[in-house]
Amino acid sequence: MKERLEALKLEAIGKISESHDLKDLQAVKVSYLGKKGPITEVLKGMGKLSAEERPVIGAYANEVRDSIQLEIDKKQAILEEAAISEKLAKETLDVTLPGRPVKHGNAHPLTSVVTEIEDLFLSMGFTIAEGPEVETDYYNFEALNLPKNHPARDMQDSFFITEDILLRTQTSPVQARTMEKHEGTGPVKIISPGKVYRRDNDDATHSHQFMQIEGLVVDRNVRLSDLKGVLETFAKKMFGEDRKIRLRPSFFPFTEPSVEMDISCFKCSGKGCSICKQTGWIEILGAGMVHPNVLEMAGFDSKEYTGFAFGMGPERIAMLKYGIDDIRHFYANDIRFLKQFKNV
Ligand code: 2U9
Repeated sequence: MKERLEALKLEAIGKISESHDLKDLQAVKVSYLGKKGPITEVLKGMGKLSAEERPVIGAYANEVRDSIQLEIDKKQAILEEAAISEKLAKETLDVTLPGRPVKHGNAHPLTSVVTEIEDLFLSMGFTIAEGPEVETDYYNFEALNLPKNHPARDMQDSFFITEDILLRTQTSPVQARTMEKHEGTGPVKIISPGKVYRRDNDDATHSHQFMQIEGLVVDRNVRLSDLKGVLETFAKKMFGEDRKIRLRPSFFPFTEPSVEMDISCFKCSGKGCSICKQTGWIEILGAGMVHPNVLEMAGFDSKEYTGFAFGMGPERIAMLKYGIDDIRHFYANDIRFLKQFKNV
């Protein structure tokens, strides 16, 4: 029986040293030291031994069991350490590797152009005024010399919410409201950027929602030459210092006289090309001297005060500046279009 135990011990130690992972080792432990294992079997058969042999074999069996257990413990410590080392090796963190690049968005081209125009007028002493997009008929039309049934209202087909409330068709009501707040005392020097709405069928050059930037200056002794100076500065800063401007007579109900401003073509410098339709000039904005009726309605004495106003469409400015051929690109949110304006 002693030989049998000796053989089991050697066999077990061999299996232990062959174990490559904790699972193997556990299997060896169960097979040798478990309840159904050979050592238990040997101990069970001790009843058949003589009284002298029994304590000797019993002690030896325990010794064999303890030495197998000791070998298992040693091997377990080795395998556990190896598992930790393997895990650490696998999870090595190289802190010198460059970080993953964070994707940067960029401003919408329309936002860039509006900001550029705002900065330009801020540098000339204007402030920025804002107002509601849902307006009353009074501020959107009447205060701007467009009484009910005036034919010029037809130029601005509108989204009415009630008989008297509509989505503003221009940012001019902001100017009318601002003038009112000044209670007849100048100076007023503002620009009003914002969204406007007109009932229109969308195509490459029309949109039912678009942006406007209007400007208004009201003070004593404000003249058309002041308007010309401000607009020429704007044109040069926006489209190049060698731009020339020209003013053509026009009509707006809220200004008298009214003009439209062209700039000399920045592409062909006046020779004639597809951008300026062979004329050498590009229409940029409308403007004029504030109509006396508009000044009076907003509480200013038109004998004492005069003013000039202008209005432009940032979409048109951006389309010209960046060669964009369809106004709908601004609103489609196609990332392939928007990404092209990373550095503007
Ligand atoms: C007040 C008095 C006068 C604003 C003006 C224009 C001329 C003009 C359009 C050009 C293209 C806007 O983007 S567009 O559709 N605007 O031509 N706007 S004068 O005149 C005002 C505004 C407010 C109280």
